[in-house]
Amino acid sequence: MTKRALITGITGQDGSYLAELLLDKGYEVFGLVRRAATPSTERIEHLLDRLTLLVGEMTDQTSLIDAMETSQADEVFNLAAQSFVGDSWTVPISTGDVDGLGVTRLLEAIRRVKPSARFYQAATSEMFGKVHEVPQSETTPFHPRSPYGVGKVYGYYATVNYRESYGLHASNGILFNHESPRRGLEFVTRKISDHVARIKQGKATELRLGNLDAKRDWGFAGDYVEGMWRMLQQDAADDYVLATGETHTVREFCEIAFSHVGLDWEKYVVVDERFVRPAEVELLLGDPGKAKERLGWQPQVTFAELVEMMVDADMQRVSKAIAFENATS
Ligand code: NAP
Ligand code: G4F
Repeated sequence: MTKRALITGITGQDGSYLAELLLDKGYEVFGLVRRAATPSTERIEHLLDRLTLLVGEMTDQTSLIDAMETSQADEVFNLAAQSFVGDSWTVPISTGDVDGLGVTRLLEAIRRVKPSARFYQAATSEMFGKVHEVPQSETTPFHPRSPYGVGKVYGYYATVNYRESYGLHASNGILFNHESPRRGLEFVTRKISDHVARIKQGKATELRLGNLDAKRDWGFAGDYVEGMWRMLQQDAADDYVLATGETHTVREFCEIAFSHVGLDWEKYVVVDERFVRPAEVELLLGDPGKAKERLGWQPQVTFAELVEMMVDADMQRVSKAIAFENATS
């Protein structure tokens, strides 16, 4: 029997990699997409003829019930979220509605339509926030530092609660930062790789950043979607940290990214208070021991490989755009 999967947030970075993985494994894949004046399907353009897209919203209970009824999904991956921490102070209420209550809405849809479906919740290392221990594992207490982190803690406990209340096969993946050439331009890694490429090719002169001392445990998104899938293949649902077990500063990311194209980062990076957050998560470092032992999961791409992969992809993209500009001017 062909397995059926429903991915919310299929148009995002992780949604696109997960859709590829599930299609390769022979799944029939359904994706929840928001109605928009301009479609946001760029990351899944190459998959569109193999996917079924369903219009829906994490704030609209009816659409989630419909998505479950239409897809009859065996596995549901909830990746939809207002995922940019920086903006969560600007839109704290809708962030809580989508990232927190939205999880309950989807769990309710599953419980009512197909309680045998397995559920993955995209939880996050942002829940650890002002960290109580280093490294952070599945047993580290939460102390979120943003409306985003607060909303995700709600979603985490909603998932645990539906597992304990109704016996749903519902798991949280507590994922540390994972990046790729498909990362949104607002996140620091992609902001850096994009600026490096534009500075190198004469299209920008500086890169304005906030806190250069922030430390993150950065991995490659393609590795992390494999971990999500493995969680739902276990007999019993549970919660798992996915991380590399290494941490690096934003400054180190800049150093490697600029030096990869032969530039000195200190000549171009300008600290700008506008990008400093009201409350910062200073240090994230994950302990992926449980995922390694129980899921056999470990990341394949190193930090330096990740930075270079992102810079190379942006160098190519910017150079194509310049060639197009020249050909059409
Ligand atoms: P992303 O690129 O920002 O993608 C977010 C997705 O959610 C997009 O498809 C977006 O649709 C959709 N979405 C947003 N609001 C929605 C709503 N109200 N209703 C329906 N869909 C909505 O995020 P990502 O990096 O792929 O991350 C995937 C998930 O993992 C998110 O839940 C994020 O919070 C979580 N997470 C990410 C990381 C990381 O480092 N990447 C780490 C831990 C956890 P549009 O295209 O229409 O905007
Ligand atoms: O790239 P960021 O915006 O990612 P952040 O806040 O760590 O959140 C990401 O990872 C989480 C997992 O831990 C996810 F749950 C979440 O959805 C998202 O994917 O910022 C990383 C760090 C921060 O400390 C920030 O203050 O970089 C620092 N930073 C310094 N200058 C900057 C900038 N971040 C951004 N976005 N832009 C800057 O100019």
